[in-house]
Amino acid sequence: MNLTFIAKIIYIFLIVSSLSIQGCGKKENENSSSQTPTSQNNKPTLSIDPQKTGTISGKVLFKGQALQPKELPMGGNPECSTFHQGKAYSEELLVKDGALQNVFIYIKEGLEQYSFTPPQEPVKLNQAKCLYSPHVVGVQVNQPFILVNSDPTLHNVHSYSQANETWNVGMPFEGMEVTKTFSKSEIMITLKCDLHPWMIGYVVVLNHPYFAVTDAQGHFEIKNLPPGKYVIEAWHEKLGTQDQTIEINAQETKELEFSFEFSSKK
Ligand SMILES: [Cu+2]
Repeated sequence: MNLTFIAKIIYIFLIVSSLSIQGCGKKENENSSSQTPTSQNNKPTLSIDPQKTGTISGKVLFKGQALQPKELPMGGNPECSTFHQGKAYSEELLVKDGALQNVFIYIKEGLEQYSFTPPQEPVKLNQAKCLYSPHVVGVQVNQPFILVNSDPTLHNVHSYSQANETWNVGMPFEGMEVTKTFSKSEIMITLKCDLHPWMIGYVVVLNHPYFAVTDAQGHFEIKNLPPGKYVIEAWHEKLGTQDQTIEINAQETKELEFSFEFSSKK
């Protein structure tokens, strides 16, 4: 009788443990994926009709005196300077014909009623010629983020996160890859190499796919947006942030322009 009683207790304990573990798993998924039909507040999650989406297309301008790119201090590091025939320049302020490159544009507000499954396709951050490529990059929460070392020299990638776990990954071999993920949205995570102090890159983690980085002509495009009113932010590492509110209708393309000026205060 005693044995049966103990067996029952163990059985009940196992069932309760299993339920509580499943419960924890569900809670985590709700934060990061669209598998669940309701949002955290038990409000219905809106679905997106791909036939009724719009596009935001735009340009980021730089107003003011043209600035010369800073030369990077690679002199004491022949393992890096040999890639650049002696001179390499900072990517922190890239201006060409009045257009600003490497501005991160994203939907800051207006998508709260939607949830998105993270893509399985990874985002890659390459360490090439002792620079991060791309210099500014976006990734979704729980999307694979692959660090690649394309140089035949040691780099490390040190993440300076506030919301996510910080890490520091040594990458001693050419061709080495390490996959990371971010569990929370965060703007902006700085990445640095402790061996080469000029190696700085930026990662933005978002819980949606609506973001872009301006190209050399200052252009950006955000497609497949559900109709609605949005706050769009433009972020630049040295020039700060700017917000604009925009309303987009089904099958509409709206043009948007941001304009940054250089200020002596950083
Ligand atoms: Cu390095």
